[in-house]
Amino acid sequence: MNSSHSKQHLQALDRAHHLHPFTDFHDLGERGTRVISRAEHIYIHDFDGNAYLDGMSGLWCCNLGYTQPSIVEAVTKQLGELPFYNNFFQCAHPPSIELARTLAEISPEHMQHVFFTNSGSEGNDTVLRMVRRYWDLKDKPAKRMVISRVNGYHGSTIGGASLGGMGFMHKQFETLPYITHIRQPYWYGEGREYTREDFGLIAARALEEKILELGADNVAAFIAEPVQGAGGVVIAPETYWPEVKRILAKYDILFVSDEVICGFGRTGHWFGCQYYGMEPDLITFAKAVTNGFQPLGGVLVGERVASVLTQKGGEFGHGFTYSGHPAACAAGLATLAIIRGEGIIENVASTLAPHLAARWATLADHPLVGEARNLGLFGALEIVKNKETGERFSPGGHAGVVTRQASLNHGLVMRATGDSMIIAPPLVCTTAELDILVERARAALDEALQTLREDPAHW
Ligand code: PXG
Repeated sequence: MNSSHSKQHLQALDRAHHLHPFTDFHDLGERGTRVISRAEHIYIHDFDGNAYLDGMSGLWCCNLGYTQPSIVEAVTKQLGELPFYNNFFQCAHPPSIELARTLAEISPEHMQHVFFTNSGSEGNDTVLRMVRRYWDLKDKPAKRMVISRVNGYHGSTIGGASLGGMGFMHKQFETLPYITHIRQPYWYGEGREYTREDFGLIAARALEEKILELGADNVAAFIAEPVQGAGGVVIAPETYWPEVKRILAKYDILFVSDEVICGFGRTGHWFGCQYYGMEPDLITFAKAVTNGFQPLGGVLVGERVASVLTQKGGEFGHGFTYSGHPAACAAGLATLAIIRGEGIIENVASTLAPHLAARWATLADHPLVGEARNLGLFGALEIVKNKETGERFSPGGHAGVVTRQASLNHGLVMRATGDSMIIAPPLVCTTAELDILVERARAALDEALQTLREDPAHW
């Protein structure tokens, strides 16, 4: 490697020129960047030669790990044949058409159309535009309000961040006025005085209360992640989704399933809504559709909305230069071919998810763990000071940061969301690799316990 690319040199350049996403710029300048230089299979390597088992699949996107030569070849070949052309003005090209067809094949049967974007955030902006257009064409222009959930994550454009329920983000801009939020179905954090079943119903009925408060004639859609990912792998109690389904049907409200994280196999189904038996009108997707190798997102559109949009006519004034970029679509086609051809999702459902469930549950006996929960290849640990009462460490988030560092010290990338530790490992890992992940997580918990005990400010 060229000496001008030494770690220190790169860190200095990074500090001088690079503003990172979701980062305290001042703090990063003080601490320095971890420079990741290469990756293979489910491991990432940093400049110091350390390898880490990537328990987060990149940023919830490299579901097939980092070594997938057929995706690289497909992108390279496409760049050689047609590196760019747009899908505006009655044009298209083979990869965008073929990916639209393939997505229609793997989607719930009633979803046969797709609109391409470059990211999940743009997908959710597209959702807002499409929902509005739908109700206008149905001559119900008063149906404008979109209901979302506190602590949901739907992206970082103005639309995406308004839909999201992250209070700290809302403080930094003016949110859109036609979006409102209801409580999340987070039993451990907010409902432990109830049984899980009762709390699931309470959280779902918050939707009905909000609809009645706004008036159903004013409500356009409800958007939710099947499992809240960035919010801390929040898995709703079993009673939640059936009740939500009943409420949506009763009040004639569109349902948008944000599958940017849940989509393409993480729950052991193509989409998280299928795990829960939900039938969304729109699905937002991104990330794992290209295994993260190219930026691509979009919206799958169900028959109810598509039929109105396609039959009523009038231009839909929305789109992006790179909507359906040929290289990104080629990556998507190659990714979906692997998922289908190698039985990735079947293996998650039959083997990996049950294995992770059994092994992850063993962490529940650790003194720091208030709850160990999982679904498919999602997992979360609630870090607490007192297992019996669920009392947290203060200040909030500190124990998460300590545990995250301990995890890195043991060669595992595990995320902290406040004081919840979360994992979403690649779907191509083996059961033996899941065992290594859980062993490292336990070692991290042991180290974090010691660190926290040695610091009287937090114990
Ligand atoms: N919806 C969901 C459910 C997401 O998780 C987006 C939309 C936005 O996608 P784009 O492609 O615009 O980033 C996401 C993205 C984290 C983290 O810290 C999660 C996401 C992005 C960045 C960080 O967990 N999810």
